[in-house]
Amino acid sequence: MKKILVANRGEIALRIMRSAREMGINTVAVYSEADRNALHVRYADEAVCIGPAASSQSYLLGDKIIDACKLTGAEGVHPGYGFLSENAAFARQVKQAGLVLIGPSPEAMEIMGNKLSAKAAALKFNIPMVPGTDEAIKDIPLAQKRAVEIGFPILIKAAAGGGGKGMRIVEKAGDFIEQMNLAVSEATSAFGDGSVFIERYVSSPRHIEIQVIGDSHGNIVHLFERDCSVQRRHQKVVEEAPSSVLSPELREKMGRSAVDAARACNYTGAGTVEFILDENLDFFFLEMNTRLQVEHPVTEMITGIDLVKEQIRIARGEKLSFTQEDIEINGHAIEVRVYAEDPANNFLPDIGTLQTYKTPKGPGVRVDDGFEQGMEIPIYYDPMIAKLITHGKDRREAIERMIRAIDEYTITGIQTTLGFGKYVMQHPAFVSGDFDTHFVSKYFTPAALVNANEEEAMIAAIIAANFLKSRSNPAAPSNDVASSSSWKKNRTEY
Ligand code: MV4
Repeated sequence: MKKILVANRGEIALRIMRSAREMGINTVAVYSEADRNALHVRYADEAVCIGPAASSQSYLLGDKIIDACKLTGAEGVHPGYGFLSENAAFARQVKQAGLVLIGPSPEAMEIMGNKLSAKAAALKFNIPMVPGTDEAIKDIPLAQKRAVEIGFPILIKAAAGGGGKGMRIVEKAGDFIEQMNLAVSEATSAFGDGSVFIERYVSSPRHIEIQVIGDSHGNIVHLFERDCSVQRRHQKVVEEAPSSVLSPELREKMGRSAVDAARACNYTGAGTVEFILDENLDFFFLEMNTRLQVEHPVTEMITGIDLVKEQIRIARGEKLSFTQEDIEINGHAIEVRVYAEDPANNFLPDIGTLQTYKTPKGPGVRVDDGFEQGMEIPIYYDPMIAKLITHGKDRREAIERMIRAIDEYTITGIQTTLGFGKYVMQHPAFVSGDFDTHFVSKYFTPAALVNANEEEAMIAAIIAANFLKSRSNPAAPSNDVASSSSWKKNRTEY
């Protein structure tokens, strides 16, 4: 493969092109009319406009992407995440056009694209499942009996759903039939498939996902876990690796289950197996994501493996260049997603121009972004503007670096979630590692952010007063609030 086309935009398109370039592979960008001046277009060796701004008229059009491959002579397509990345029909279309998809087979996408077929495949390998039904519910009163056996609360899930879409909690037997009818009609209108099933509701889980990678020669390994428990309405906010709750034994057990899940669909390429972990540290398979994930950098930072390069090598038919025993965890990595959203205003998406845009630098800091100062954030796509990733020798250093990096990151012109990220990093529950998927709803209110800002202003005032005092009286003891904190913009200049 000498030339690949990246069927995506923003930070992930750049991320993929960088690895391709290091491998001596030429890159082709595709772009919508809204992305004419985007960085991924400028970075690529060639670029092809594929339509108007709306993704339904550009980034989601498989035909246009295949035409762009033919036009430029690209031999492979990397779909990134979102858009066409988990679309089995597109994967098949790519193959039929004589091109190579840098990703799994259409068959693996199909099996894992439906939660019931994914569970059926995983069941053959004795992967732990939440107690529930393993087929679509046809007889609601019968399902109600099963729900009583399982015990309430139970969760209704749409087989075609994903990432939390189409889920309903049922608290008691009396609500079951009504909730089932609602779930079925919701699933029918949202996914064109009314298949639903039930599971025991695990009320306060950790979200642990395992990175796996497999080649076309039957080798599959795992690259440890990511803990993505800090989420807001199924949108991940902070991810880290390793998880602070896994013992080496549990890590190995979950890793083996993840490899088995991948084996269950003859998986090739990079994929992620999602689990929930309950209070007793029992884990259960949820689903498998058949793409490179947004949060893949934390795995790269702790393993030293470039996942995109590995994906490309696998797509070229090469064997994995490492075995399970070769892979080790080195230190700790955290990712904070920077969204163009206002945390003080219910995370309302914010649009506008990046009047100031200065990224943090220095030891252990990585920024994966797709914007420059002066650029406008388009309204048509995902509001994520960057991923800020830090790596340290341990979790504490990764957190300290994250706080320092957030303080260095300067963005004006739009509201972002950076301050919210700092709030998480400083929260005792996060610092101690004692949190679950309810972290945000449990601990975050816009007032918390305002308080943090007020506290910053207060400390700045104390320092300023001290500074003036010490200048007028050099012998006066200085209050060391400043040295014990990393507050932004309260520096003392001499
Ligand atoms: C669950 C669950 C509790 N019990 N299944 C949410 C995303 C989708 N992948 C599955 N999800 C869940 N499935 C059972 N049986 C709780 C969630 C869940 C969740 C999972 C991971 C991360 C964040 C979450 C937030 C709410 C609910």
